[in-house]
Amino acid sequence: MYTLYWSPASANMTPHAMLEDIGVPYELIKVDTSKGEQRSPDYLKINPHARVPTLVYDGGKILYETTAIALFLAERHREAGLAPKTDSADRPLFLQWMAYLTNTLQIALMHWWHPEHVIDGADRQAELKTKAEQQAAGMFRFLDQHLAKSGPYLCGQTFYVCDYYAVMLAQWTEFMATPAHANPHVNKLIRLVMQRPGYARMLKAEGIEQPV
Ligand SMILES: N[C@@H](CCC(=O)N[C@@H](CS)C(=O)NCC(=O)O)C(=O)O
Repeated sequence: MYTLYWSPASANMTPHAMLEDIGVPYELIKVDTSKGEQRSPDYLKINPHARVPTLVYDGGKILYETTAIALFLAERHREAGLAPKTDSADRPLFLQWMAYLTNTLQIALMHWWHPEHVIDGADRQAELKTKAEQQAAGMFRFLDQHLAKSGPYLCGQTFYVCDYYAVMLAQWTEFMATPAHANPHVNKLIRLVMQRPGYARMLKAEGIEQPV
């Protein structure tokens, strides 16, 4: 039994869709970040960084960081085929994309959504948002070029959880001047991922009525 602490349309989208795909029993506990619930004393005991998602497994063990949760679930439930096996030719590229998405693209998006985490002052925050938006748009253009050559999935012909991660990050660009889905090959990846029943069930459960 797993417990996933989540907030609508947040980084939990990836592990949430994975739990649907895997088909194991799990419960969801909502921590609404728009209401600041991630800073409640009870949640801070579970995740001292005041972020979602957090996964609780094996009767009380705690894991946070989306990539760690995603790799943990994929490796624990290999039969779901959400990650290439360690000796697969796709494995190095898969690891590259997981790291790139979480360490590089997600950071640019977080700077756009939460400039106040990085810098004080409305003017400087606005400058940071502008820069972050340019960076994120450039990174999605780069992913688009990669997908044009080597898609339709990030690792080629096979879907892995890095594709959930990329589509989740694309969702976060919906209010930007150049949303990720404006890139044709990223758009194709989004459409492919949307067809996956687990992803669709996650969107419904999180109340995301207008996915990108
Ligand atoms: N590196 C963390 C970042 C998680 C993160 O920043 N989550 C956001 C929601 S997408 C959050 O909890 N924000 C709350 C806040 O900024 O106070 C991960 O990937 O799990």
